[in-house]
Amino acid sequence: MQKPEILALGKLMPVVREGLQAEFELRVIPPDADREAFLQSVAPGVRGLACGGGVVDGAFQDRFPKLEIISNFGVGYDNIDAVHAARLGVMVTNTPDVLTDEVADLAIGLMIATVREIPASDRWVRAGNWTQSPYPLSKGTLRDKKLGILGLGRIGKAVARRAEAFGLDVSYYGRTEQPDLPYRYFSSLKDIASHSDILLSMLPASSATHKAVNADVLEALGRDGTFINVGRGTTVDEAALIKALQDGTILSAGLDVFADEPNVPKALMAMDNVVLLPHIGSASQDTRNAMGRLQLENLRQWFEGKGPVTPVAETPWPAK
Ligand code: 8YV
Repeated sequence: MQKPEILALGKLMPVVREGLQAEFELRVIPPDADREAFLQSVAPGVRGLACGGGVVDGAFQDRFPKLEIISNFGVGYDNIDAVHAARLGVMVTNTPDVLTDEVADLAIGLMIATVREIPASDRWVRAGNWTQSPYPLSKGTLRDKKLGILGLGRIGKAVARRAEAFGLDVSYYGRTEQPDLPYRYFSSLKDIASHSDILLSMLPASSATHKAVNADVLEALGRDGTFINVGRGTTVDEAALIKALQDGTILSAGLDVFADEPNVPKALMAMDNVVLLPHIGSASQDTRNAMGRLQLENLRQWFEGKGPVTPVAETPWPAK
């Protein structure tokens, strides 16, 4: 029997590529080939997409008449039009859970690094300044502070549990209140910003969250406030954030995600009160391998007729 044809998009983890090569007909866009001509030649037979990046919008999906499943690497799937896929009857899967703790660890690490100025202190030592004078006392602290988490999904909850252990007073903002949780709920971004000393965003990218953290929200956070982002860069008005950091509207920021990755605005690079990371929330070898295994398993189980392991909300399984 002919093995199902899978098209690789973007860079796949070795564990995924090797698994797909062994069990499927894997189509990989040759780097020096005419991409369009290649896609046209494989489109009629492709039944699955394995995404390691790239945009899979409706028009792209429409090119594959036999498409059954799009398996994404990553819990966020804003790169895929899942509503369109649902309309086509195409399954979309992502890689939740296996990265939750890794991203939550990074979020807490970035928060502490920003508030206690760890990277700036490191630069101070390396520049030989310590022999002249001690590093200035940090303006921020976690002691007796309030943390507002934007987006209390799986990762947000893991961040909240850790933050509680650090003695932070946790509240959250989200689309809906989760009354079983012991944290205070805010339905307005401005209100949670006014209430919080540190605002930590886990918001996914969507039309509803686009530039949601804007000048008004930052002003509400206030001049002693810190903003941390480990969700998606497009959920922040980056120009407003830069201005707020420059003119002292807020104190500091720790950013793992940006609006136009991997391009980071030069203005942010020039600031000492900002900690910049290259989108490494889930980026340990162990966790990325676990994500890869789950991406592969979704394709494997789908084509064995067992259904997907981790379907996204737009394409529930069993289908409704
Ligand atoms: C990855 C992520 O960086 O899972 C996500 O949504 O943002 C990260 O874990 C990305 O998906 C793959 O590069």
